[in-house]
Amino acid sequence: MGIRWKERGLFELYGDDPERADALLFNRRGVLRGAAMASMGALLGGMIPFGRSLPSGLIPAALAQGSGAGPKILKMDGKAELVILGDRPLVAETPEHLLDDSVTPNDRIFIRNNGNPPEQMPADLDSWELVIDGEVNTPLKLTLGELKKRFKHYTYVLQMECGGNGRAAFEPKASGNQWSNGAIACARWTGVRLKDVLEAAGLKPTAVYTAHFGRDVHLTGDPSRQAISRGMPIAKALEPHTLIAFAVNGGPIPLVNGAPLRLIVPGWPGSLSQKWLSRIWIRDREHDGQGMTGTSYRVPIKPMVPGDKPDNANFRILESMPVRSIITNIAHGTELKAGTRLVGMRGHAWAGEQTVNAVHVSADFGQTWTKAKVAKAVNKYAWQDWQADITLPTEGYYELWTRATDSFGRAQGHAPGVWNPQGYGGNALHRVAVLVKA
Ligand SMILES: Nc1nc2c(c(=O)[nH]1)N[C@H]1C(S)=C(S)[C@@H](COP(=O)(O)O)O[C@H]1N2
Ligand SMILES: [Mo]
Repeated sequence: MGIRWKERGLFELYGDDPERADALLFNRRGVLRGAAMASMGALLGGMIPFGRSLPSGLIPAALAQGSGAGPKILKMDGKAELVILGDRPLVAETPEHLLDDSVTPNDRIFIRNNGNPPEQMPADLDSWELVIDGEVNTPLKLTLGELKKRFKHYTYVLQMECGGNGRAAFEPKASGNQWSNGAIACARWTGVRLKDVLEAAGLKPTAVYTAHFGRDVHLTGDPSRQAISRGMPIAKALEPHTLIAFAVNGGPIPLVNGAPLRLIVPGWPGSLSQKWLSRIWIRDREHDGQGMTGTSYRVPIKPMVPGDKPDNANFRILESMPVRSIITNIAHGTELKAGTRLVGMRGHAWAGEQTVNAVHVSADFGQTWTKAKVAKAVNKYAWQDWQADITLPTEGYYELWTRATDSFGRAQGHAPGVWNPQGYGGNALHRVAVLVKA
């Protein structure tokens, strides 16, 4: 059973004016006032044993994420109950607690459409065509059947994460779908290596960048416009884990996730992983398609003032995704049985191109941290499972926090990272509110 947050009072205060709420609740030294602690406790449904450690300016997770109308839930054949963030185009995230499996099942792969999926699918999917052209010696036009026959198949467990994952944590609000942490999937993909196909086509010395095209339909219906068309430097295209995939978890790719053929470019923004793939154009310069220019999929080189007008010259293309960890076995807002003291926590952590060196968990607003056991990735670009036990001293309201550190020593912070207008690369700590019943 979930905690039933009361919906008035502090929720509204935090919703309308978080700064005023903070000023009322915290004293000048940033410590939660006694009376505020009691009323916040009443609101959260129990006392807050570590309330004195709650940093001012940090809205309790229960208040920040728990109020208001319930989310809209996806009802689609073959898909789990994902949370809908938008319906035209369809965008739906997988709540962290549905991502508990080490390998994400097909029904739990999130959905990020920029246009509408293709209306017509060939009766025989093996007749689907893929063109490789541009800066190659021998342009190729292959059916899916030919692709499968001609090239060796590889299977890897690969992260595919939207560049905007974590965007909801940016303040001021960044534009775009307000993802929490659920724009991530780590499924077992099967396909051929893009590298092998490019080698068969023969890259010319002038080949610099890829450009991806799919058969989905632009929201305007205009056939000359791409819903999205991104690309990558040739070096990334030649990595052994960059796949042209035709199967996932041993079966067909769900239609909304790009059947029958898509790219999987692990570790980099999901927008590179073109769905309904029909063409890869090899270019002699950086691609300038839909999603490649302005502040799209770009992040500031020097930090910018949050909310300011961006200076486009200060932006670079987002490549590797940042380090992130999630708690997957306890849903946000879980009510734990009276008497619960030892809590087993588990989840996953990943870091784009890097590996995860450590995961720490905290139940006292970050005063103390417990080191989790972190498993090795099953292959490069698979996420890493972690597990930790934590002790809660009494009943009451707690937040379970997780923080991962990558192989460069970079850890997740309270804030999502460098603010940017479209909110890319946000990787704030994952916080799960729980209540131990009295
Ligand atoms: N053809 C096409 N490919 C696409 C997209 C799209 O809208 N059209 N969205 C991209 C984005 S932004 C992401 S994050 C991933 C999401 O893949 P999924 O919907 O299978 O989770 O697909 C990428 N590939
Ligand atoms: Mo995305």
